[in-house]
Amino acid sequence: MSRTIIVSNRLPTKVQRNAEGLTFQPSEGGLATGLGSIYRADGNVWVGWPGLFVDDPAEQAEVTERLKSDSMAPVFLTEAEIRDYYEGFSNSTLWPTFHYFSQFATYEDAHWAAYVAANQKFCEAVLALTGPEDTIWVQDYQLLLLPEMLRKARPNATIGFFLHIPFPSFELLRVLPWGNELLRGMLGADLIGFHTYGYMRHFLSAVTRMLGLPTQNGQIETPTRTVLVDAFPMGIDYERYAETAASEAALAHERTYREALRDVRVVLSIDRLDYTKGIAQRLRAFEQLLINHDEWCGKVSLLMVVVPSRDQVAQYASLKEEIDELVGRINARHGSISWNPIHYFYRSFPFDELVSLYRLADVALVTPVRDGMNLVAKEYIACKTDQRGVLILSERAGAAVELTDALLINPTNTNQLVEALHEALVMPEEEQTTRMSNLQALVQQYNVFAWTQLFMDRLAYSKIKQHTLSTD
Ligand code: GDG
Repeated sequence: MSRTIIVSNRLPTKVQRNAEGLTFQPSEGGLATGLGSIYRADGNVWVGWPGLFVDDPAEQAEVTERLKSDSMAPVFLTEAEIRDYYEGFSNSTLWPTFHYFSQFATYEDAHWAAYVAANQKFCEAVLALTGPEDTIWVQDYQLLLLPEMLRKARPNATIGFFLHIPFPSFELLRVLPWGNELLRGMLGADLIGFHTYGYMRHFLSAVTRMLGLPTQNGQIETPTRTVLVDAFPMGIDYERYAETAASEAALAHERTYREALRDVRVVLSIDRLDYTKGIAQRLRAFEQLLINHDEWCGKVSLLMVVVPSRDQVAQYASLKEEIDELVGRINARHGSISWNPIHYFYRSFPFDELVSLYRLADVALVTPVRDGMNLVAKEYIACKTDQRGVLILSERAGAAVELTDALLINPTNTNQLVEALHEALVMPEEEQTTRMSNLQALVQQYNVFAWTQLFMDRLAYSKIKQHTLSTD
């Protein structure tokens, strides 16, 4: 029987250690939801790091056993591997480079060596679980070398790869000392997926210019195989957001927030702490709104949630300081006894409270300077059950390609952002409803289940095509 194996850096379950022993908490992330029906199906499995260090063999056996009962298999990474492969090469070399922040990228041979070794470790874990004809779907930038490693060991396997972050112009890629190796690693797949056609074009051009391989109509001819490349914009579990937003619990939370924020319009901002998300630019634009359109003073507040992330990496710690400083300065300068311009939370909210924040917000301000897709924009849309509310979205988020009924802005153009904020705050209800219903129809149809299905169908097709070509 042919099986499907999903591979990602992290498993869709968080394993933690407390005084009583180990706890296993399923992740509610979009990918886990979208792929749930696949990896839980008979004989299939999801391979990845369980999120904690387990050195003791007896404990490793316990984790393996527990995960097995939910169709998962762990790859145990050591502290040194996480430091050099994950925080090092993945998050300090690839992440900044692929998001056009080359100035933040480090080029450490030791990190590269750890990245190669960790990809090899994932490869061995996958090989131990697969047969020659299985389907393997590799996820994201931490595992760019894995498709080629798997291909060498399993020439006939069906291998898919999906990149969740942008694929940059080849000008960025060739700054990396290991650009060619990374491209070759990806080309071990039969199908390579990106969120947008723009990322796909960048990849094809990098392959032609850096590896000298011919490409045509989303196909790459390697000396031995044909690789298909396509765009698959990822969606969300729309009904889960819409249903939670309509629930009594969400309404109750919203009433509580509304009570505290009486008489002010709410602009919402939600991100993981990251320099790609444009958080500081957003704060400056909000301050500029209060200066250029001072009629909004006392009448609008920015509710800003920043979820702690990667605080071991230097740029993240200094970004956190910059945000703290900006919020403090803006509140001190513009606030009054009865009005706080910015309500700032440096933590994450439980799911139903997050949904209530989406419900509450008159405007969602999603202004990353680079973002593979951005699911927050889609979640906001799904939660506006009364079809009121305006999405302001950066044209540099992958989501902007689909969400053309949002107010699209260039996140570094402060004046444009200020005017978009003003326009959103005065937008007539009828226009809000028209835009929101168009956005909802789109996000509802192209949900995460459709995304999974499209990718898997195309992957199966790529294999048939490969077979036809090799027997021609
Ligand atoms: C990568 C790419 C691409 C946020 N705050 C809270 C919370 N969240 C959840 C949101 C959303 C998720 O985190 C963030 O997803 P994004 O898509 O915005 O960004 P990344 O995490 O950077 O993800 C990105 C994505 O992969 C998928 O391919 O879109 O471009 O960078 O789901 O809801 N969740 C809860 N409380 C919070 O306070 N519960």
